[in-house]
Amino acid sequence: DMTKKLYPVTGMHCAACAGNVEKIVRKQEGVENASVNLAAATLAVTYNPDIVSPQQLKEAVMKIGFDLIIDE
Ligand code: 9UX
Repeated sequence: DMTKKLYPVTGMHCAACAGNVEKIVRKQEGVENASVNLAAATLAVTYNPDIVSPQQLKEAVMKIGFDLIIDE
């Protein structure tokens, strides 16, 4: 089953940053959708937890210079 989570994102300064975070998260296997709210500095992500973990999403986001604050 898909799960939907909301995570804080740090390091974003403009709309292009937000677009880049969305793009990298959407590229991960097991992610159905990803939507960044720049003003709120959050990522809403719908994914299959049997395929991808929050830690893997965090690592993908860190690779492009931002961070995802996960609590697990
Ligand atoms: Mo915007 Mo983000 O000009 O790394 S793309 S600041």
